Amino acid sequence: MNYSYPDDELKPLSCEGRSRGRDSSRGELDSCMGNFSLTLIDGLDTLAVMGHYDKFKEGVNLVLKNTRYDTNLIVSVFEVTIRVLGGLLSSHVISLKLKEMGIFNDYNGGLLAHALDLGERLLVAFNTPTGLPYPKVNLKTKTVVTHSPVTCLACAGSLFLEFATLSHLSRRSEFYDAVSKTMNTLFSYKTSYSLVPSAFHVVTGAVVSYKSGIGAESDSYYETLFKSWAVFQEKKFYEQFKELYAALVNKTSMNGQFFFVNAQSPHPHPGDILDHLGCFWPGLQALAGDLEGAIISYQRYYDVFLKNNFYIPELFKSDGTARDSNYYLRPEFIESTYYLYKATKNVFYIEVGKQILKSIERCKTTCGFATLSDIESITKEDRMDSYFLAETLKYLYLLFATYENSLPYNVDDYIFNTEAHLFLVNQSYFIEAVPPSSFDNSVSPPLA
Ligand code: DMJ
Repeated sequence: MNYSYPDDELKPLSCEGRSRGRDSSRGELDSCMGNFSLTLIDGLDTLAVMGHYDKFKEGVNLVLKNTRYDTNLIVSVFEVTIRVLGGLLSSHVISLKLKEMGIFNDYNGGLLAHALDLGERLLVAFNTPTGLPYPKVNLKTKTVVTHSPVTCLACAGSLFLEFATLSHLSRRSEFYDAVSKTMNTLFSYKTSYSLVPSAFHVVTGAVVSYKSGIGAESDSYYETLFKSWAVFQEKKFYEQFKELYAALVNKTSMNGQFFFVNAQSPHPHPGDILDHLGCFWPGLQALAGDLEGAIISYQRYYDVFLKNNFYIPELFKSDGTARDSNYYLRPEFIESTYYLYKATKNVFYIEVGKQILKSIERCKTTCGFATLSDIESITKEDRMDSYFLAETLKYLYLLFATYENSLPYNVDDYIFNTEAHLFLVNQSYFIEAVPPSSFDNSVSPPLA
């Protein structure tokens, strides 16, 4: 807030903000940024989880006062949904809860109006013959980028919690209808091995990649299936998850490691490259009840962590040798550590948490935390993704808070989306939600 607000990200070496249009383009990496104070919105509910209610309220009020979603920028539907829409909805529900507790009395439901405004801008992406959303939209013109018609499994399959919740809260069915169709289409792609390919043409429906596995491009689809069942109790999601989970275990894993295979002829190749993103998997295994499998696969990631100076590299071989030595301050290994501790209460995971904490402290700068371009030499880069506050620090905090039983907030009533935003398990709470206040787009932006 001191160095970068209202920009989307903090540059932790320069100690200034990063914003699209002003900073030089980093290509795809910038597609989560829409000049909507991304890091503030993504990090807001972390403040509430940690019990910093005054800071949380201050942040909510700043968003309500200053943030707009109609900038003339092309953004990623996936990134903006999980980070911004998810962040707004989560903070809205938390604000209602705090209002109920007499802590946030003047909250009038404004974040839901923001979520609706953003949701309407993203909704245009789903207008395809397949129901699979275009990966990119222009927020101002509400148009899709037609020359980018290929989406990935995670990109299309991780939007359900946010859009379905938006429908529940606003009592407008179009958001739910759109994501529901998307989920049906995606599941229909499963091959005779019950494996789902990872890239599709949103107009023709053609499969663009048969690569299948738990890592990049696919990861959060499986997470969303399970969590959508947990939040909305739609039994079909649980059945689908069970079937796909069994296939992933049987067809893509060897000795506790999960590989990428061809969905039409699956043979795991231990020589293949694995990714940091896949580290979320043991946590999901534990959450879904396969504790034995979770402990084994966690151990394999822990071996990689030990071999690489107490970091999980961005890419690595199955023997743990780094193939891409960046550490982008990602949360996945910590997320799994949290779930494994919660499920086992084994202090081993707390000890790992302490090692992770030390590694993260090595990324510290005078105004933030920096990604590493090399985990051996600890070479810092001027980059701090918004998920560092939304996820990495939240899971790290929760790990130790759960251990000490000192949580100010009952997180067990919630399921975390893939960006660690909170979604209430019992959706009946939403029926009584405050209706959205009006959101006037004709007013010029206060920060313009
Ligand atoms: C986050 O934005 C989410 O966890 C997403 O599902 C994957 N990538 C980043 C963190 O690594």
